Amino acid sequence: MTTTARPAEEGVVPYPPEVAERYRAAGYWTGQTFAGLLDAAVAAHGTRTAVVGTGPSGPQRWTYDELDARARGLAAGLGELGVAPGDRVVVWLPNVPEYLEVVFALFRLGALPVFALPAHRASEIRYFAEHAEATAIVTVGRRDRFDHAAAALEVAGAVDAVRHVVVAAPSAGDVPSGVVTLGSLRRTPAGALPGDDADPSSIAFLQLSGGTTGLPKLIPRTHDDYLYSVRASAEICGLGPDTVYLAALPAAHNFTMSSPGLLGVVHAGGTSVLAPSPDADTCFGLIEAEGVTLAAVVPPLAAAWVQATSSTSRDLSSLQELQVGGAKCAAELARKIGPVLGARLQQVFGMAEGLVNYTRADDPDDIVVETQGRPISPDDEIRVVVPDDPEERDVAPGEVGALLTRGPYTIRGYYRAEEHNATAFTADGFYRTGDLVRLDPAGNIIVSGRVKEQINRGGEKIAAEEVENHLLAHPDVVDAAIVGVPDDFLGERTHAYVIPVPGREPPRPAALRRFVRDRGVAAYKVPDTVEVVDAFPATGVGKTSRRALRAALADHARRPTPGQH
Ligand code: OOB
Repeated sequence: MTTTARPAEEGVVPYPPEVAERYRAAGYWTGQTFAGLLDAAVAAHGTRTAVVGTGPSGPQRWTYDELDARARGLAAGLGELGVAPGDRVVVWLPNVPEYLEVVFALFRLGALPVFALPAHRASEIRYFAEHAEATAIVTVGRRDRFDHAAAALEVAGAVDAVRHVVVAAPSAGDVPSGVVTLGSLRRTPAGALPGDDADPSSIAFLQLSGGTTGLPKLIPRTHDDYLYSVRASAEICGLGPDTVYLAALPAAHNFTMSSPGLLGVVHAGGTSVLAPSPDADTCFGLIEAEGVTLAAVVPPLAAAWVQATSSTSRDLSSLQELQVGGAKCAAELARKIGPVLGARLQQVFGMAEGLVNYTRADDPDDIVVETQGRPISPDDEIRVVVPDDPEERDVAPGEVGALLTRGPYTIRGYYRAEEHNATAFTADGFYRTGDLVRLDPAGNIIVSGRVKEQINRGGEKIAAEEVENHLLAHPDVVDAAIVGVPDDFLGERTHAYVIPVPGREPPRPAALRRFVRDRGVAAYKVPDTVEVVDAFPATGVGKTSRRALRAALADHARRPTPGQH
């Protein structure tokens, strides 16, 4: 039985009214909505190219007028299908032009995208759909040897709220029965749409968090707060109508979406080029063909691109700036980027929960190479506190501590997560980022580690507990702990310690990795190495604290010859 879904705002921690008033008075929150963002781009830059890429139906190149007509037409079709204002819709799309069409259609309709990554699989999609009570899933058909449409149908079968699976596919013949093709929903755009007068202080979409617990968290972002970060990012990064931005990382990630990303480009009236794959071959080809001026990558990708320049025949001279973020960029790599790629480096330290820091174009080289930049807003409040101090006292200036933040585009709570919010946020509304940082005298942030139970695998975030839970579902496993170990290419990778059920044939590492993968989780979460042990190696800590155990095991794993398979 389908029960009536709760409204979108239920489970959202609002900004305190006096704080909201302050952000409005300061001019950060302007009352702009996502529909209004596209309206402004259409009015100022209608005939300029908005988006270039290759979708399921082949190469596409749309102006702002065309993107808007598509979004309006699709909004009408989705509305006819039964997607209503306030509905949550899981957007599970790779880097195809249709991504922007779908997202703006949902905004025009007043429905809320729930952003999933292309790497996600049925278990994650199901959780997002359940948690957000999504009424629809929008995805592609078969891609990268995986049938997204079939997986989405499986989720729809399991989650009451989900009534529609919409698939971007060339024709109905290419998709399983039971799904609706995007093409069949395109109408001739006519008249006003509900999203055109959305409340700017309402939630516009749900973004995905890297996660530190067994279940990922959803991040509710308002039109007001998010669009402030988009406009301010576009300004800091000097975007204009001549910007050609290459989306190499997944479009739905916060970095690609808004730092300044695809939305910053819409604000500036520039062009977004969606790369079907982040590899150097593909991206260098697009940089040359489209005259890309700006691209955003994670450190391992920056390293791969740096390496690939020596053998490429592509002309990369249009590339003015390369943004690197999502994980710490080693100074040695940072130093190579300018000279080798002929583009200026910008470090970006951000989080889907809000706060984003940039090095600035006029910063001296050592700041750009050695720091992760400083916040977008003069009203981003930064506190660096003594780790594990129950009173969270500030460290002495320049010392390393845990980063807390509050500001005009940082959330006050995760979506429908009251219990978790009680620890993830301070009583006065600071978000506990879980990052260890120090500040230089000018306020630039240097990330030096973390206190959170998360592994940053080349920018892809993995919650230790989530993967442990998958391993614990194996009938022959009694306990498991996931730790991060240093990796030359990724920065860190995952190592699993697994204790088998005594007296039974211990499962083999390869079988355990397959087991996790077959549970339908993103491939990047499958442990890189698995070590089956009788007991957790002696670490001097009891099992009372998972955090202490993981920290001690991480130390153990970092020692030479940890017996990997
Ligand atoms: C970005 O967002 P998320 O939500 O995937 O991950 C946030 C976390 C941060 O708390 C930090 O632990 C890590 O990723 N991180 C960095 C970093 N950028 C992110 N750690 C060290 N150096 C950096 N430059 O990753 C994200 C969101 C918007 C823009 C850029 C990245």
